[in-house]
Order: sequence, then C-alpha cells, then structure tokens
Amino acid sequence: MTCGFVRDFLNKLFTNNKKQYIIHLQTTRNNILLKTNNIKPQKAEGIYIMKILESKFVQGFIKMANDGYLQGWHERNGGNLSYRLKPEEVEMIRPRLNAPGEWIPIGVEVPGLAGEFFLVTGSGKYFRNIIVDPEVCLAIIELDETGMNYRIRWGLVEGGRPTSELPTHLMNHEVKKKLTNGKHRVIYHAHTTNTIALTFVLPLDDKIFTRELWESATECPVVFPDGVGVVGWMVPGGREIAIRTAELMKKYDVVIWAHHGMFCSGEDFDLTFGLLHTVEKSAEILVKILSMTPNKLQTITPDNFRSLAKDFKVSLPEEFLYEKQ
Ligand code: 2HA
Ligand code: ZN
Repeated sequence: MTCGFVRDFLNKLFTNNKKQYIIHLQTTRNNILLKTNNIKPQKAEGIYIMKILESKFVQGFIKMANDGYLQGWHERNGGNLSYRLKPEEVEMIRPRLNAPGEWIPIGVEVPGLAGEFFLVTGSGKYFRNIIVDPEVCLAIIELDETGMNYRIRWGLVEGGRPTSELPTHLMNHEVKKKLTNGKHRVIYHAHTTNTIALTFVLPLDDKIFTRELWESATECPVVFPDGVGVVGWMVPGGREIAIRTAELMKKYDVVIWAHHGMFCSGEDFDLTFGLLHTVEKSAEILVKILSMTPNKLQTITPDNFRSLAKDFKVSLPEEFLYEKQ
C-alpha cells in the first residue's frame, strides 16, 4: 500500500515536465531502493521493448536468488535457479537479445521445451553476486527445435556456461510444463542445511520423509499435499541424476537429493521460494526435535491429518498416513 502511494506520488512528480519516467521500487529487508530513469519502453509494431534488466521477471528472479542467499542456502556457487519465459516476455526483450551464437548440446533431450527461452544462473557463479552483477551471473538461453541444444542469447558477459544442473532443470521443466498445462515456470535448487542434515539420519524413503516433514509443522500438508520425493546419493550435474529427479517430479513438486540439497518446482517465484522455504523450516524443527530427544511426547496423528485435509480441502494420500509402530 505504501509502495503504491509512493509510486503514484513520484509518478505525478516526474511526469510534470513531460518526461516519462519508469519508477522501480525495490524493497529489501532494511531499506527501500528507489531507481528512476527517463527511458520509456519503446513501442515497435505494438510491442513494448523493455531493457532486459528492468523487466519484471528478471527483477523477480534476482530478488528470489538474493532471498535464498540471505537464508544461507547458497554457500560459494551452491544452488541454481531457472525460469521459463512467457511468450510475451520473449517478444518484449527480443530486440535486445544478442545475435544467436552456436548451438551447444544440453546432454539430455527435452523435445517438450523446443523453442523455449529460459533465464538461468551461470555455472560457478555465486548467488551472493547476482544482485550486484546480474549480467555476469545469469544467462538467457534459447532451445532449438529438437530440444537437444541450447544457445546463449543474453548475459554471462564475462563468459561461462549455464548452471551445471541444466539437464535436471530442463528435464524437470519438461515434466512440469506438461503436467500443469504450462503453469509451472520455476525450478529452484538450494543447499538447504536442515533438509540435508535429515538425509543422514532418516531412511531415504519418500513416505518417511513426507510424513516426518508433515508432522513437524501443521501448514506442511497444505503447502505440499503430494509429499516429497527422495533421491539417494548420486553424482550431481549429469544425465543420470536428471532422469531420476524428473521421474520423481511426475509425482511431487519437491525432490530431496541426499547429502546435497533440494529441488522445487512451482508456478512463480513466490510460490516456488515459499515451497522450498516451508520444507526447510519444517526440517529445521525436526532437527531441533531430534537434537532434544529421539521420542516425541505428542505429535500430529493420521486422524489429525485427515481432519486437516477436510477443512483445508486438500487430498492427502493415505500412503503417508500409516500407523507407526
Ligand atoms: O554448484 O549446486 O548441484 C551448483 C550446485 C550443483
Ligand atoms: Zn547443488
């Protein structure tokens, strides 16, 4: 509300001398950043051309990456993020894309994503630097008509490649695009401390992880009613782990990589960040419980979950509501 008021006020102020200004209000934890410029999006053949860095999806991407860094999930170059652009976003920035370079093999085939554009983090780039120098740390890539190759169309201005987990990101995108009729656009991988810790003490089983995470915070079954999948330790960055993860993404929006981290899929930046945040928060509670005692004195029971499902109108698969010995 305050932001809207400030924006209106500034808009009046800056349009007084007939110059058009675009005003961006970026709120961070401690301050409000005010950025103005006097460049109106150019209109060519009915399409607005935006500066790539000023477009809403790039701003949302950068904010999400920085939020993840501030949570402590992205030590060094840990983690990666990708976003599948909407057709209108591609058209809005197309005149500002680089001339097409060479096609590079992805390493997996994703024909369901032929011709799509993605904003992705760069391999070896640090999340903490994204907000400072997005054009160095990020890339927009385009996929070819076979879904076997990509080329870089923007970013990585000091060189480099897209994330080492590009095969997993793209295979997950392909699965989710199909299953959600194109709704899911964001895939996020983070090195979530507490979830990783749990993979050393809980059996690496979807049913056990889902049930233990659901039990640790009441909101969990409402936020991820389908549960979570778990992949045992595998070499990251390749085709095998991509295939295994994408298989689990057919059933879940959350996949945990043992001793490594988590992958989440969602419609937009808020929902995807919120999903990963909720899983990790629940894992933190469980780590605290297990640090105090191996035995809970009381917990949320299978019947409690059934009541919750009814009131919150979610369906919770019975496979996760087993009686414990
Ligand atoms: O370094 O997180 O899984 C990026 C990664 C690899
Ligand atoms: Zn990782």
